[in-house]
Amino acid sequence: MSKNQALFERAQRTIPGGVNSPVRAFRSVGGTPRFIERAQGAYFWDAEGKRYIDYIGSWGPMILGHVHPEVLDAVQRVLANGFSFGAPTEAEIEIAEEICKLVPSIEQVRMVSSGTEATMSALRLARGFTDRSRIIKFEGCYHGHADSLLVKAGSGLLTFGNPTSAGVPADIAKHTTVLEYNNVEQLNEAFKAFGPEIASVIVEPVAGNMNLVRATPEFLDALRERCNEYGAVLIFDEVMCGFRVALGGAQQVYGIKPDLTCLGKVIGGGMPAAAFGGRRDIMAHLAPLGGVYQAGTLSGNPIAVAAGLKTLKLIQRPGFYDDLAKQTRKLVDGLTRAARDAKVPFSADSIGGMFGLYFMDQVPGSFAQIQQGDTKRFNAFFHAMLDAGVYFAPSAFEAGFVSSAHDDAIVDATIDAARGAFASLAA
Ligand code: KE4
Repeated sequence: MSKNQALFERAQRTIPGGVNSPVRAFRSVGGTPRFIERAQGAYFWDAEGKRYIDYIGSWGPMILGHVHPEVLDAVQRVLANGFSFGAPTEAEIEIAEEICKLVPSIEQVRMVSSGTEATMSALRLARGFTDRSRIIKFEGCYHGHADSLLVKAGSGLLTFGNPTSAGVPADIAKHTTVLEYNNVEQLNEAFKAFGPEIASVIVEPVAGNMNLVRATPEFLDALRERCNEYGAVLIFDEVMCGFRVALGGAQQVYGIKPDLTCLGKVIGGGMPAAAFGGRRDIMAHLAPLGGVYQAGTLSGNPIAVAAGLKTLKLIQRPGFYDDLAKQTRKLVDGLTRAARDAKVPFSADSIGGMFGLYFMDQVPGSFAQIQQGDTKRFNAFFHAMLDAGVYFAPSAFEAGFVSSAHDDAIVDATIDAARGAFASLAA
């Protein structure tokens, strides 16, 4: 038995499924999860000492690569001053000012400890601000695991949403309407049917949780226009695409100003930190100013803020995103050429430092199209690459992430390994 297998068996005795987050269990790709012991730059090493090129980067946070020396130094500098105070600190003002500077639609921001907390709080704020209950989300988008967001489409447009998870009461799910991502006509129909009841629309402006799917500009424009027309709060969930697709996130790429934005991942630099923020008049409804309650023992934690703040400073290096986008595009173009040479149906897309790999001829533009992908082939490719020392997301329905530590040699090595993997698929 390998050390990873032994650790996985042992883990399952005290941790449900042996993991602290389901996707880590390799359930959709099969096989044994790799227990990671250390990481550096674009690499991490498992419990058996095997090195992998890491393309999940902790699902987005490690945009500078693992253990960036300046981020490490920033954390070490504050550690001896105290781990948590439960009282305000100057560093929290600094990171709030930095976020408001980098994301101009955010006039005020509140730090929390996870993306789930950010979206859950933003939705409660939108409901409190509008005094309405109904929310709209889109199939294929994931916003963390708050009850109102674990909902799938009901049978028809006007029916109530149905829970996607046990434990979510129907009374809560019924307030969530789930529509098709990028379907402008259906969105307009929904607003015509019950616009005055809608508190908020929440969307991943670049979707990364059904694999990478770009919103069409028309779709985001329609969201903005309908929300203006009916007084609903437009929430951009940029927990994943924020500071990932561009310095100003997807809202900078598309030129759309949401009312609230949720952030996470990169703003913690790998430590537990997330945030939600936006229009001052909406944020004024938050406790202690207003009637919408929200709180957190470790919100704005000094260690997490030190890692996040330094990360936010370093990604402002001139050319950082041009270089990151170029490197990511080099990866997806190289993989596409390798698949074509092996005559394997494959396509890929990238935006900024995130990418999608699809075992289908065309880049998908919707949740329904994503479902057409050859998952079996993805799983075989995933394991062939894992054996070759390249670690992609262990699911055909997740995006991948490149860091500034993924240099030409690392990307070229990945493409070389893929040539072998595609050849084994074509055989
Ligand atoms: P967390 O609660 O996991 O910090 O963030 C939830 C969340 C919210 N919004 C978006 C757009 C997200 O992508 C996420 C979390 N992303 C997943 C990746 N598919 C995290 C990985 C995991 O669940 O282990």
